[in-house]
Amino acid sequence: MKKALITGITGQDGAYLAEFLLKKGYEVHGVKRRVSLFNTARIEQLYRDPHEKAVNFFLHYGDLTDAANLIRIMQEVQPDEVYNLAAQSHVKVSFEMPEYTVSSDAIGTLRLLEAIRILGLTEKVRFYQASTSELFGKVQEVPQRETTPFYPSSPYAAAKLYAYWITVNYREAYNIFACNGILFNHESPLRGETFVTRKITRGVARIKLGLEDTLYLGNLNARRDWGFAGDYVEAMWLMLQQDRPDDYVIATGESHSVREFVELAFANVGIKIEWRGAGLDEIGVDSATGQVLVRVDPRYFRPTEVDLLLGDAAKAKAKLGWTPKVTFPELVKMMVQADLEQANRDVLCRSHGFPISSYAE
Ligand code: NDP
Ligand code: GDR
Repeated sequence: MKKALITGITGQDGAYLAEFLLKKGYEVHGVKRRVSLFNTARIEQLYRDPHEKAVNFFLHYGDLTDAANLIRIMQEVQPDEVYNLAAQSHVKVSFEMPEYTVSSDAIGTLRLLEAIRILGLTEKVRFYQASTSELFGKVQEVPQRETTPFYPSSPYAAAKLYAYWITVNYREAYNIFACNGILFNHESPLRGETFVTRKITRGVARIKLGLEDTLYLGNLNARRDWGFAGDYVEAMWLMLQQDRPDDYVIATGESHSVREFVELAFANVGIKIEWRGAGLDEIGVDSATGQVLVRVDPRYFRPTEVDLLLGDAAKAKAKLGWTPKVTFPELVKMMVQADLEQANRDVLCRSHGFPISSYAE
């Protein structure tokens, strides 16, 4: 039985990847952070009571900012494959916490690679690094592919740039089977609530069910290549099953604006959005009732923005046989439906006098 170690297992991708690997028969180990509330909601269904026999899913307390801890976990688990998904992954937050972002996203990757080297596991372990389309940043070429020059435009992207190159360097210097997956945005019902897609689908569901009135957003014109996270974790695994390590762009090859995402999400609940005004005064209005449903709030603007991401995953298709399965309209529909279910539960709770969270960020 192969053993996989996943950092960031409690995140969106960690949850999909853990499920995928368990189905493939792997023994899966995950690194979770100590926090004051449970942070395992996304992997609840995978959890087995550790007192049961034949458990193949294990969680270890750890943090990418703690080298000794990573070495101990790596020594205990002796994994065949390591998937480094842990990161302070929010681009806007990275402007507020640049040093922490570097410590976890850049130096954290180095700490893991060093753990592999120190423990003499360079020949045994295959290493996946969660690289990102944010590396392309300020537009140099469209579509973006493996050979497109990088121009990171946030502390997050600059930290991930270091992680990208240290992964390449350890592959070349120590012969580690190490790969960078340069993944474009991928979303799902498990997406964190503060990323724009989930913020929109959650807002749309809550507005539809009367829990909220208005959705406040930043730059409506940014364009992203949005795919489905479930499809993308398969590409991570495929990279580590090849004869030779390499770096791959994973994308759908379609780009849509935040504005289009908003329109489609509202269309899924039967609301047609009409845009009025411009700039900071632009509003999205329910064309049937005239009610203002979307407003622009500059606090969601970034000091430097990435305007356009559109990926070319031709190499992944040719070498890994990977193509995305879920289309953009299917993705939006899937996310809106999941958030409608959640909002319905909130409506039910509220009608029985239980408090519900109204936090929106
Ligand atoms: P999430 O933000 O959903 O998950 C991040 C995970 O990392 C969580 O499990 C989080 O723990 C954990 N984490 C954060 N900081 C640390 C730390 N210092 N030590 C240990 N664990 C930590 O991200 P995604 O699942 O969306 O993304 C996975 C990876 O892929 C990230 O590295 C991200 O930067 C990268 N990426 C994501 C893309 C996307 O579109 N989703 C595209 C390209 C790259 P906790 O649950 O406790 O917060
Ligand atoms: P991104 O994702 O920065 O691409 O990083 P996010 O969903 O945060 O932003 C996408 C675009 O939407 C614009 N936007 C808003 N974004 C947020 N979060 N909130 C808003 O209210 C809002 N309004 C408009 C943003 O300005 C941006 O242009 C994600 C993360 O998962 C990274 O970890 C990953 O590396 C990249 O995708 C690929």
